[in-house]
Amino acid sequence: MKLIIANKNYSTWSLRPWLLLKAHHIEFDEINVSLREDGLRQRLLQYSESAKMPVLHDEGLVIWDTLAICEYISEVYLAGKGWPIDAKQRAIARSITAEMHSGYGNIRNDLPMNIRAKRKVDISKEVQREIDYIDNLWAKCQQDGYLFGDYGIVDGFFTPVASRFNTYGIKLSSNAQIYADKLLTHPAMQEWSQAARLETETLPVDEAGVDV
Ligand SMILES: N[C@@H](CCC(=O)N[C@@H](CS)C(=O)NCC(=O)O)C(=O)O
Repeated sequence: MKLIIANKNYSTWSLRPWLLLKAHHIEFDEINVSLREDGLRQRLLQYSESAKMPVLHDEGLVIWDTLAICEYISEVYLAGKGWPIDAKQRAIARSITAEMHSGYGNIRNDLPMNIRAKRKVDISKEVQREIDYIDNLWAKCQQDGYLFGDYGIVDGFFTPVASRFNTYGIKLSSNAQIYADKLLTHPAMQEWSQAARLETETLPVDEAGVDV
């Protein structure tokens, strides 16, 4: 199985399926493609017609969307354990994950993931509204585990958000901060972050704010 991913310092999409695989100790080969590479589109077209990352290749199958990749890993490699076992909890976890997949446009625009940086940005009221919404969700995290107990797809989807909050020094309620810290100190995220800090390329479009 091969996962094609972009720059670790910046690529929130790449991070999510990578975390799910690593957190569950599933073997895979990683192919790294820089978003600054010359001929990027041609290179990406070798992996999928979407010319986007992440892409998962598994026994001739090509999956080119983050959520679809995570669903596939959960179904084929984790016997469904990427989601909570209880159907009602699963429906909530899926709502939260889908919302992350398609929403939070203000956070996405104003607080790009930039793992190695510590920055200050002006927080608009639209961004603050999204932060407050997420804070409320995170504060419900179970004490002895992740959002729904075991580490699952939803937690991988929220990890880039926790990283953004860390970079831009976003203040959270104490319970939400406990969950954010759990995500950032998970061994899989630690491994990703260490690799991200060793990268030297800069993507100007994702460099927001001023150093603190
Ligand atoms: N909705 C897609 C988004 C993927 C995406 O936008 N990936 C970016 C990297 S983070 C990319 O491959 N960009 C390359 C390009 O647009 O040329 C997913 O969920 O996988």
